[in-house]
Amino acid sequence: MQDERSQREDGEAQSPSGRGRTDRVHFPGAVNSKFTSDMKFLKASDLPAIPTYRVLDSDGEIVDKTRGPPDVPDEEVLTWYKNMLTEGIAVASAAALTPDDVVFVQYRETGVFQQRGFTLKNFMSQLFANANDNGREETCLFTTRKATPEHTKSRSTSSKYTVKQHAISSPLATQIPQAAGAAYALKIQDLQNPNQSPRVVACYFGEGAASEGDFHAALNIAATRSCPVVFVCRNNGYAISTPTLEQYRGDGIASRGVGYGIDTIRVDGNDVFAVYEGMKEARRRALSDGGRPVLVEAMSYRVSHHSTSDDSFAYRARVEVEDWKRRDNPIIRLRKWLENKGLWNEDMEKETRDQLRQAPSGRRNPPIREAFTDVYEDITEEAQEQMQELKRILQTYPDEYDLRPYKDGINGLDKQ
Ligand SMILES: Cc1ncc(C[n+]2csc(CCOP(=O)(O)OP(=O)(O)O)c2C)c(N)n1
Ligand SMILES: [Mg+2]
Repeated sequence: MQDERSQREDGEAQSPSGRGRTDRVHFPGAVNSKFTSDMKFLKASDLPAIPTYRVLDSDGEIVDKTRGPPDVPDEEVLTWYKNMLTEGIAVASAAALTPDDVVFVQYRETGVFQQRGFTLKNFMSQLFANANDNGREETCLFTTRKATPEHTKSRSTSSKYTVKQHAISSPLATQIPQAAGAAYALKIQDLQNPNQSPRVVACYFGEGAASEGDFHAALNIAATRSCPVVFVCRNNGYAISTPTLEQYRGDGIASRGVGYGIDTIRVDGNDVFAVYEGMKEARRRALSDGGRPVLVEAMSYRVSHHSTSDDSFAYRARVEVEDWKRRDNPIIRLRKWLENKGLWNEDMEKETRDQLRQAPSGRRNPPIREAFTDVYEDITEEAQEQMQELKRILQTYPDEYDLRPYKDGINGLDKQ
């Protein structure tokens, strides 16, 4: 293999050690390195930074006037716009996947769920753990544990697609090696079943998660086992209060992909068309030559606080945030593009916002029994005793507990 490569590139057979009439060395660990008598250390800051691919400028105009328009029907772009609750990376990258592709996410990817058919009602039902909570109700192939708030999971068949998404990972980066392993499994399954159209795994994580060892292990195993996985790193400049400068000194996360021998692109995460096109090509590459990993680094400054419990002005200047807010925003940029094309206006904006704000219709709480199920495969003896005790208390003090919101009231504790 190595010799084949050196023959291809040099046009003549070489000895692996590089002895004889050759200008390069063929160490097993560096297969095509040229000899040099110029002693030069590589300095990251001397190398040009990896460029950032963009299609639209901040006025929503196509930058390269010689290229054609984005290859996406207008109606689909309108759907993206409506799904863009927070950022463009999630929606536009998910739009480049097929329903059969399998997805692993961190926690900032509600747009991926939405784009793949998970509705606001599904989210609210899961957050309130009501009787309509798909994450709990369905026998989830991937996990049977209850979903904690914000840890959405779904294989729902009630929505447009079977949403093939694993539960959100709370311990940072654990999903990345899992995704590499799943991609390897998919590759083998697809080889064994010629009727199955080839699938990829898409794996999302933040640049902070990429500081974990799991990231490195995953990229390397995916590269060496040629796994069809697209790693999508959202680089938003912060891991809670830790700025990127304290996380790494290299050229972002993209440079690491190149280091692992993985095809890599950096895209403007505030430009939905750049994300979509980059992701579409990444998916194509991931399925070529029998499968291989690809890394997409999408850049988008985090203008919000890390979470609702965070006050980011404790660790960054307000002016920095205001500056970014003024400079760019994926939602406004796409809106400008839509308005330029006559596809959107203020009335449509208002109508859509009003529709989205309507609270999902109320649903009953699930049977009380479900406080005990789905933790272990079978309810443990101890939990069964607790259920009996709970029943006794509820029957003894009926005026203290209003069971009307719960499906089947007190009987909801019995086995169905
Ligand atoms: C292993 C581990 N360490 C620490 C945390 C706490 N934690 C939660 S989110 C977060 C920041 C992650 O930053 P990044 O991956 O860049 O994602 P972002 O929130 O910026 O989208 C940290 C440190 C965790 N969940 N898991
Ligand atoms: Mg981050």
